[in-house]
Amino acid sequence: MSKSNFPDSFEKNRSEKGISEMADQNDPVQMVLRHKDVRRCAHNWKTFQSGAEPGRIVVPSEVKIRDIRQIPFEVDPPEHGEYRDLVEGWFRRPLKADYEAKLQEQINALVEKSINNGTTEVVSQFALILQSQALTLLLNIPFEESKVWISWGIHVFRSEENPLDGDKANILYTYIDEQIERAVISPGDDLYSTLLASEFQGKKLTKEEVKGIIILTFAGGRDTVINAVTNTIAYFAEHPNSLNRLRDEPEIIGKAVEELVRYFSPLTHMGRVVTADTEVCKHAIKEDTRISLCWASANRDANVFEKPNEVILDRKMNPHVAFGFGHHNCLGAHHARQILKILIKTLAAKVETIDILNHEDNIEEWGDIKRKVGFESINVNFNRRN
Ligand code: EMZ
Repeated sequence: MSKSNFPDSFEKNRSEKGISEMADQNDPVQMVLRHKDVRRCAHNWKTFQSGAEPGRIVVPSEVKIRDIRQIPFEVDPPEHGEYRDLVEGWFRRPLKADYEAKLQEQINALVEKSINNGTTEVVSQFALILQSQALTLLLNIPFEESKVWISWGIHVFRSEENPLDGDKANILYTYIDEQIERAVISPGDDLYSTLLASEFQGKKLTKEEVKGIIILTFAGGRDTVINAVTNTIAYFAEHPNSLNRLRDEPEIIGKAVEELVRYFSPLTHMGRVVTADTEVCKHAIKEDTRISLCWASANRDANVFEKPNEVILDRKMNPHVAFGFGHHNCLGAHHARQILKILIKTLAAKVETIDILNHEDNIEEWGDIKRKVGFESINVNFNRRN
């Protein structure tokens, strides 16, 4: 019973110092670890800015492989809010009944296929496929297109050989340029066309702006969703009673999703660039350096969460920050929550137990700190419920 255990790697630094420092391409990062500091810094967008040089708030920095600004992610208020208003409605579509029904259909088919296939490698044969197929709904384009994205693998900017792979990034950029041109020539009811027809401050969005929004849609929800899905399956493999409980008490599935997302925290942290000398948690922080808001650490802060290292499926108070906090909270959160909710319902309905055959952990390194964020691979058998 340890494969789905995700230890809290930040506990010592969080309680002793509240901050942890890491190197990154000559642009070090002070990771902010306590829940209250993370929320305070997230609020203070003037001092801790997102609208810096494109790629700089990501850790590891993507400055060397990207000069296009991701929108609204790398824009601060007030423009941030204006962009956000443009796209918010579109990203709330996952809450609609017809969207939910299509997602249910996709997940049903994938779970059925996995049960029938016997052994399934969850990362590449389940989670990546689910994420890519579901993305066709988010973009509102034909299902077949998911095959192209599946061929790109887990991360759009990272390959096995290179954590910042410019060639790989170029595949995505070229693809998006082509898709934008296609939508210019023959507009439809997909996200590209909708954005091309939208106005920002009285002017049509430029292709560059559209590209910035689409890159975010592809990159932001990829490895995060894949990890969340994979980890959820590993968790239920080791906690069959939890799956039984959710079958009997479907009304707590919403809470369970929040709790699993808190516990896994698929996005460890997100950076900000400091605009003036300041202090965080009594540490001096210099202008034009970087901090990161460590969601994963904040989500295990014992000052906020009782028994933070336990999964309590119906946890009552759960002010987790796994989807970020403040203005920049995750645009794709509705979509991600729907995926997990429907996945859990479907597993509960169709699967009795899940056996893990073997696995390899995905361990991130942030300076001295190592953190398990998911799996490189995990082979399972889904056993059908009769
Ligand atoms: C950026 C980021 C957004 C970044 C919410 O996170 O996700 C990362 O996976 C990407 O590499 O470019 O989109």
